[in-house]
Amino acid sequence: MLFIIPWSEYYIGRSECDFAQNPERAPEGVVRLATYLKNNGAEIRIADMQYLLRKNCGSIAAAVDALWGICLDFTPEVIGFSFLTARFEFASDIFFKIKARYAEAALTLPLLIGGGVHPTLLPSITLRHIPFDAVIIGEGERPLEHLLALDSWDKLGKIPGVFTANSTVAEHGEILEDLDKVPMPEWDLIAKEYYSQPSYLLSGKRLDRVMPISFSRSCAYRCNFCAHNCFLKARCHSAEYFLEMMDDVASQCNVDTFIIQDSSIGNFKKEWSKVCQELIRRGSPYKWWANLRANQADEEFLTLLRNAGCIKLFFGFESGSQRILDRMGKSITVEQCEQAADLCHKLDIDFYTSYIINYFGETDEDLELTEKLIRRTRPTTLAINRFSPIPGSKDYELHKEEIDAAVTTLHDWTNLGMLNLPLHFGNMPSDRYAQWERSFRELKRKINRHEGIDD
Ligand code: B12
Ligand code: SF4
Repeated sequence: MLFIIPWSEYYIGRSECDFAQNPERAPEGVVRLATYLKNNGAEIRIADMQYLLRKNCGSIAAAVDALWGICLDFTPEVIGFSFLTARFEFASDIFFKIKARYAEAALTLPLLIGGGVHPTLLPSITLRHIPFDAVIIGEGERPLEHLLALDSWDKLGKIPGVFTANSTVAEHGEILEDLDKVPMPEWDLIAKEYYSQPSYLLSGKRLDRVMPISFSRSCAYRCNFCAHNCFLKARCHSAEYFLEMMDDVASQCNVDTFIIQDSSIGNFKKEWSKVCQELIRRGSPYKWWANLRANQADEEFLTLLRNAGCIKLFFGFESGSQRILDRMGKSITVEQCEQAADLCHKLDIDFYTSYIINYFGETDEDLELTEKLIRRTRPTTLAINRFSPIPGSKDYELHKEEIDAAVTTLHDWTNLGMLNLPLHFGNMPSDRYAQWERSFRELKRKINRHEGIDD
C-alpha cells in the first residue's frame, strides 16, 4: 500500500523556502499508521507530497513526476490518501493527476481510498469531489489491516468503517483500545533527516533538531470551535512505553528535542507526571514543548514539567473576554490565564499563547479585553487566529447551513480548513474588524520579535 499525504497551499510555487526559517512537523500520524501495517506484514511506502513539493522548489509538475516514479517502482495495490480539510483541494488535484498517469500508461488502477480527518467527518462531500473507491471512517489501523488481508475488493463493504458511494450510514471502524499496541514510528518511512534538521520550530532564538511525538489521542474537553476530539478515542500510552519511544525516536532521528503533540498534557496529568518523574530520575535528557490548558496549570505541576525538560508551553487563551470564553465553551477563566502566565514568568518557562478573533457576537469591548490580557500576560510568542467554524467542531454543526452555502468550490474548502473563510462573525462592521486585525498583527510582530510593547 502507498500512502499519499497531499501538500499544503503554502508551498505551491515557492522556489526558496529555507527549512530553518519555515520548519514543519513530520507527519507522525501517517508514519505510525504505516508502521502498524508494516509490522503486520504489509509492504508500505509513503509519498510525502509536502516534502516532494518543497524539495522540487514548489513545482507541482516535478512533485507529481516524483510521485509517478514511486508508483512505477513500487506498483501499489492500494493507494490511500490522508488529509484534513485544509488539504482536501490538493488531495483532489493529486488524485486526478495520478489517475491520468495510470490511464496514459494503460496500467490498471490500484484501489484508491481516502482517510484521515476530512474523509471521516465529511465522507459524502469527499466522495462528491473525489471519486475514491471508498473512504474509511475513523482510526485507520484495524480497518486497513482487514482491507489489506482481503482476497477480493468485492468484500470491501463488509469491513466496518468502509464508506462507498452507495453507503447511506457513516459507521466508524473498529479501534485498537490499547495505544501501546501501536508500534513506535519507523521514521525511515519518510525523509527523517529533512524534518529533523536544525530549525527555529520551538524558538526564534535558537536552532533545535526537533521531532514530534504523541503521548495521547483526542482531548478531554470539547470547546465549541475545535475539532480536536471529533473522532479519535481519548487514551494515552503507558509511561514506560512513551519513555522507550522517546529514546527510540531520539536515536533514529538524532534529536534531543521533542514537540509533544497532545491536545493538553494536563488531560492525563497523573500519567504525564509519571513520565516527568522518570525523566527527572534519568537526569532530564530531553528538551520538549507541550500544550497545556490554563485551568490545568499549577505551581507544583509546572515545576515538575520544567525540571523534566519542558522549555516551552503552549496555551490557548483564546480571548480576554469571559463572555466570549463562555460562548466558546472553553471552560477556563481569564483569571486562570493570568495565573498560568504569572507562573510561567515566575518559573522562567517560555510560553506561547494563542487567541481567536472574529468569534460569534464579538464586540469592540471584547477585543479590548483580549488586547489587555495579551499586554498583561506578556507571552514569549503570540498567535492570533481568525475564527472559521471548522468541520468537526460544534460551531460547524450549529452553523452548517450558513457555512455550506458559503463553501462551494474546493478552494473554499481550503479557506475553511485553514480557518480563513472570508466571513465575519463578530458584532461589528467589516472595516472595524479589519482595523482590529491589523492592530493585533502589529502586536504579534512586536512580541514575536521580542521588541518592547508599551502599555
Ligand atoms: C499535530 C497536528 C498538527 C500539526 C502537524 C500535522 C502533522 N504533520 O502531522 C500542525 C501543527 C502542522 C497542524 C497544522 C494544522 N492543523 Co492540525 N492537528 C494536529 C493534531 C493535534 C494531531 C494530529 C495527529 O497526529 N493525530 C493523531 C493521529 C493518530 O490521528 P490522524 O493523523 O488523524 O490519523 C488517524 C486517522 O485519521 C486515520 N488516518 C489518517 N490518515 C489516513 C489515511 C488512510 C488512507 C486511512 C484509511 C486512515 C487514515 O488513521 C490514523 C490512525 O488512527 C490534530 C488533532 C487531532 N485530533 O487529530 C489537529 C487537527 C488535525 N488540525 C487541525 C487544523 C485546523 C490545523 C490547521 C489548519 C491549523 C492552522 N490554522 O494552521 C493546520 C493545517 C496545516 C496544513 N496546511 O495542513 C484540525 C483539523 C480539522 C479539519 N476539519 O480539518 C485538527 C483536528 C485540530 C483542530 N484544531 O480542530 N496540525
Ligand atoms: S481547544 Fe484545546 S482543550 Fe479545547 S477541545 Fe480543542 S484541544 Fe481540547
